[in-house]
Amino acid sequence: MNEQELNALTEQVKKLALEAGSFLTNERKKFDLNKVEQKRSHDYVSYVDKESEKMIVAQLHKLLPQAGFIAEESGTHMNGEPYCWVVDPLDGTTNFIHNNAPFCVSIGLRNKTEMLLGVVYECCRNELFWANKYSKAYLNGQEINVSRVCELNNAAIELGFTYDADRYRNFIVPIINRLYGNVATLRVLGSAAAEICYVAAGRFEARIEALIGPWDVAAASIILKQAGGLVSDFCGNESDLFYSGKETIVSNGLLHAAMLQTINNLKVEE
Ligand code: LIP
Repeated sequence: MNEQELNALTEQVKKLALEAGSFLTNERKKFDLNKVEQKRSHDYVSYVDKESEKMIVAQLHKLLPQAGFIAEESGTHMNGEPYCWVVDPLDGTTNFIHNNAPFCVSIGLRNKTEMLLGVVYECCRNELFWANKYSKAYLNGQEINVSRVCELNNAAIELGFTYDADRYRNFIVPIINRLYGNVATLRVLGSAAAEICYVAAGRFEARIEALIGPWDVAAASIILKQAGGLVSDFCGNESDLFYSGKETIVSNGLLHAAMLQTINNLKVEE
């Protein structure tokens, strides 16, 4: 796919993300908490996630029939296709069901070796983040770049709290103890896709989370990288295909080494 084709596809995906976001916003106005299901303890889903995903997947298949899918609610559907969509139809589900912000639509595309495009639409602030491999990163049409903060003591840090508390607790609590009082501020916002885009926009300097899905991080990861940031696992391994979400440290690049040092010798339980 050449630059012109990818730019044209990116425009189509931006429109789709806005349409899906409009569906989320409208459903939020009449949402019934009784319609919430639990996939596992404290991991919620509703018909909104599922219906949004069905609509997004159907439209993406029309845009690029030669692509497989990794989607949060319907799973992985790949059979050797040259491209793969990585979709979270509603990132920040728990925020959504409690009428909190942020919550967003996240759509990423990769080929067999690298991320090609990422679009994240955060509904509550009407913010459309996007980038592709040939472009800079943008928020509502304005170019965005990571911050130039290079001292951890001046950094705003986001933390994610994944559902699997039993495996995660002994990893994240020591990190809170190491960071709290030694950084400008700590925040837990509940949407990995939106929060990684906030690092891309220079609002935060870094974020740590583990045990989330590729759909939570794929689209935002290319937006962050095109904004000058870094995405890696907890050993500092980057990859153009990095979207697993199993171990995710993102930063403005300047503070990546300091963030890796913060998690030094801590492990998430298998
Ligand atoms: C959420 C992530 C968030 C994480 C939550 C959940 P979902 O995704 O964006 O970072 O802390 O546990 O995984 O489930 O709302 O799509």
